[in-house]
Amino acid sequence: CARSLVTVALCSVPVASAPGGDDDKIIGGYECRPHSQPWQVYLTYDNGQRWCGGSLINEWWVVSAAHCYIPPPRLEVHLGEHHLFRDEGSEQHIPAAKVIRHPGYNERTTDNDFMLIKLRQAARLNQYVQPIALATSCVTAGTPCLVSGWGNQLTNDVNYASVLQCLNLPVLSDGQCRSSYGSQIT
Ligand SMILES: [Ca+2]
Repeated sequence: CARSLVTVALCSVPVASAPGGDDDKIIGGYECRPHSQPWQVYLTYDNGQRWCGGSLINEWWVVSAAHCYIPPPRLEVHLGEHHLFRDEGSEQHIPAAKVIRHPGYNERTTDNDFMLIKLRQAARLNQYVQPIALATSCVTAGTPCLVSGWGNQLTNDVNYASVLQCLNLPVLSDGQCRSSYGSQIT
């Protein structure tokens, strides 16, 4: 019975689901050097339920995905995290004051899947918590990127990361994306 409860708990980990429910993965990554991504945000709702990621863009604002919408104050922003289940002394937990989805967000197609979160109080910037530099131009195919997150590490099963995962990936061309995702791209 205890075992089945654990199974239920693991299987009901909320997944921020885009159509297809396949947006929560980080496969083949490695443990990031702790606090090497000090803009990485972890989002929870309703007293610590695992939810989405995001990026701190200044001391008041986080950018995330519109499909991660939860109205304030249920949404909480965790800064300075590395190991989600250990107190590392670097964490700041700040409830959301405002959550604003892109006005052109389309739930069906996930077009314009962007969202801004305003913090109830300003983040304290330090070695563990820093904003990410915003891009000044669009990237081109082949540009190397580093992605990070605490998502599912398995393709066909469930094993959410406890420590922040990093992964180096190239930006793909539209053609490469279309050949893999076809009409899912709108
Ligand atoms: Ca921690």
